[in-house]
This record gives sequence, structure tokens and C-alpha cells, in this order.
Amino acid sequence: MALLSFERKYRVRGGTLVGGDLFDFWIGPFYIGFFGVTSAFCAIVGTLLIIYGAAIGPTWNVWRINIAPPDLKYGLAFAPLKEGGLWQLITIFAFGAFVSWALRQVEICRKLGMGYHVPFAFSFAIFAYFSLEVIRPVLLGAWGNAFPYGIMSHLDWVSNTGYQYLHFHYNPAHMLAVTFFFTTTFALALHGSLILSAVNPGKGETVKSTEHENTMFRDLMGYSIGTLGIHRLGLFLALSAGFWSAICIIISGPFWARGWPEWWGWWLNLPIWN
Ligand code: UQ2
Repeated sequence: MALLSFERKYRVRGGTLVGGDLFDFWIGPFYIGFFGVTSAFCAIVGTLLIIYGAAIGPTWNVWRINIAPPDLKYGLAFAPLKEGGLWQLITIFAFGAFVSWALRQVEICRKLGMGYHVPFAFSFAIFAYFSLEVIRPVLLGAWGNAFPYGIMSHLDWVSNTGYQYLHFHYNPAHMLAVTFFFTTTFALALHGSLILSAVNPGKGETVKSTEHENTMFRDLMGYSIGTLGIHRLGLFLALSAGFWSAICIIISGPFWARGWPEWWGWWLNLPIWN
């Protein structure tokens, strides 16, 4: 089915979660929907607040613009606008935009009669953001534990927070996250190269089939995970990377306040070494 006739067939009413037909239309290629409106609203207000924060700050250098969370002394209370209150509002609007975006994905899935895999996957990214900016600061008792909005400043935050635990690579959940990130790139390299080798043949050559793909890996290593399987594996690896990233920072502070190298004391203290 050509793209235009596909769109005529599947650009149908319904599937909305709220608002009925109210925003059930497209502008050009973009589906709007109730959550398209709330997503755009939150994104625009949040961006304007960032620009305002930059305007009252000391620099327009994009690398150095920084909108910091409130000082620790404010705890979990609202802070004055210019002392972190701006950061708090931006965080609320960012979260509103992200969740709206996920719900808009759900509406589009419903229209197309598809599974909810895309919003499910995106929810892991939202969880990772939420764990840094809300879950961990709340567990530690102050918004000041969240990371600041700024290109260099958020890098400084990551470095400082890491060194606070002496050697963050000894964090077991961080180890898992890093391993999943690397395995994700490994799987995508295998998959991307395999697909291109099969379906992007040279001039005069024919496109190769799934059997060629299976046989490539059976010849190579005795096992092919299959065309559906590689995508399940890819989704699992990528979501696990994000999930364990969230876990590794949530446990740092709220559940383990010393250096991460010290955590491995349980291993050194096993009675089997006597
Ligand atoms: C595969 C397959 C694909 C693939 C890839 C494989 C036909 C088109 C890449 C090979 C993948 C394997 C054996 C799993 C590797 C395991 C890890 C943890 C990276 O068999 O089926 O579909 O793209």
C-alpha cells in the first residue's frame, strides 16, 4: 500500500483517551490530540522559562547558561523564583511535556491498532529522568540534590556526584547499566550490518531473504535468534540500560552513602576466605 493510500485508510477518528473528537485531527503530517496540545503547551512554557532564566543569569554563552535547583536549605519546599523556583517550574513543565508525549504515543497506537511498545519504551526514559530529578531528591530530602539545567553545569553535577561516592564504577547497578549500554550497541551493530548486507545488495544483485540472515549466524556461531527475536532482545537490552541507570543513581545516597568501593566489603568479608 502506498504511503498516501495507507494514510487515507488509517487516519481515522477515535482511539483518544480524553477529549473525544475535540483535538482529533492532524496538522500536516502531525497528529494533534489532547496530549499534543498539552505537550506543546508544556514544552513552550518550559522553554520560555529557560530563556527567562538565562536572561536573568550572568551569561548568554549557551555552554555556560545554568538554571540550578534550590539550595539544600529549602528542603522539599517551593523556593523563590530566582533561587531555584524557576528550576522547580521548569521541572514540572518538562515532566508535563514528557508524560503528554507518552500519552500521545498511546493514542496513536490505539488509532493504528498497534501494541503499546513505543510508549512503554519511552516510559523508561521518563523514569530515568524522574529518578534523578524527583525520586532521589525526595528520598534525600531536598530538591538541591537534583541536577541543574545547563550544558556544562549538568556535566559538573555528574562528575561531582560520582566522586562523592569515590569511584562510581564500583556501583553494581552502574556496572549492569554500562554493560547493557555496550551490549545494546553490540546488538545494533550486528543487526544493522546484517540487514544492510541482506537488503541493500550491489548493482545487479538480488535482495537476500531471512534464510540468508539466519544462515549467516548459524554458520558463524551455530545460533540465530531470529528476525523477531533480535528486536525483542534489542528492546530488552536498551530498556535494561535505562532501567539500571535509574536504579544506580537512586541507590546512591538514599541506600548507600559511603564510597562504592567499600560496598564490596561484603565479598571480602565472606567466611570462605579463612
Ligand atoms: C539474528 C537474526 C537477526 C539479526 C541478528 C542475529 C535472523 C535479522 C543480529 C544474530 C544475533 C544473535 C545470535 C544474538 C546475539 C546476542 C547478544 C546478547 C548480542 O540471528 O535473525 O535478524 O539481526
